[in-house]
Amino acid sequence: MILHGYFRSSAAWRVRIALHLKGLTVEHRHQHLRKGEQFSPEYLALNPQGLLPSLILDDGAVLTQSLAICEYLDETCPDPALLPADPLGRARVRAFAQVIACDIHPVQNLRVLKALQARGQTQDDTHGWARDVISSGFDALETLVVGQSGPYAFGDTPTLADICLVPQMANARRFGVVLRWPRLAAIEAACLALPAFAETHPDLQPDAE
Ligand SMILES: N[C@@H](CCC(=O)N[C@@H](CS)C(=O)NCC(=O)O)C(=O)O
Repeated sequence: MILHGYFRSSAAWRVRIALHLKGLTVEHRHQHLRKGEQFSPEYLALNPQGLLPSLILDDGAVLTQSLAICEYLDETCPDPALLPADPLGRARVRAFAQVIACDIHPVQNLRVLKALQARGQTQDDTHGWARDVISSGFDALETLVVGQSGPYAFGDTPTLADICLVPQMANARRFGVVLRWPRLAAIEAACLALPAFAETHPDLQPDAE
C-alpha cells in the first residue's frame, strides 16, 4: 500500500497510527501542503478534494478521508480493534473522534485559514479563532471522557478516539493553545508511550522540516 501524507498533517498522522497499531507497513509519499502539492493534477486524480491523506491499496483502489481509512483498516485487519465490540461503546468512540474530525479540525485546516486571510483577516485573527474552536472542542472532549476508565480515552486499549486526539493535541500546541485539560493530557501521555503513536510523530517523518 502507498500512503500519501505530509509530516504535519494531523489527518495523515491518524492513519499512520492506525497502520502502526495494525502492524501494517506502507510506502510513504509526501505532498508538501504549504507548497500546494496537494493541488497537482496527479494528486487530484487520486483525491479530488486535494486533501491528505490518501491510501492506495495493493489492488490500486484509492481510499480517502482518514476516518474512513481507519475503519477500513479495522474491518480488514481486525486485530487489535480500533473500536469497542459493543454498539454503545462504538457510538461513544465515534462521537469523540467526530468532535475532532468533523467539528474542530476542519475549522483550523490550512485552506480555511488561508481563505480567511485572503479575505483580509490577519494571522492573529485566524489563529485566535482556531484557538477558540480547539479550546471549546477540548472542553467538550474532556467532559466526554471524564467518567471513562483509562489510561486511554475509552479503556485500556487505544481506539479511534485516541488516534484522533493525539494529533489534534499537537495542532493545539502549534496554534498556541494553553493545554488545561488534565484527562486529555493524561490520555496523550499514555498514548505517546506506545510506539504506534511515538514512532509516527510528525517530527520523526522523513519530510519533517
Ligand atoms: N476530513 C479529512 C480532512 C483532511 C484534511 O483536511 N487534510 C489536511 C491536512 S491535515 C489537508 O490536506 N489540507 C490541505 C489544504 O487545506 O489545502 C480527513 O479526515 O481525511
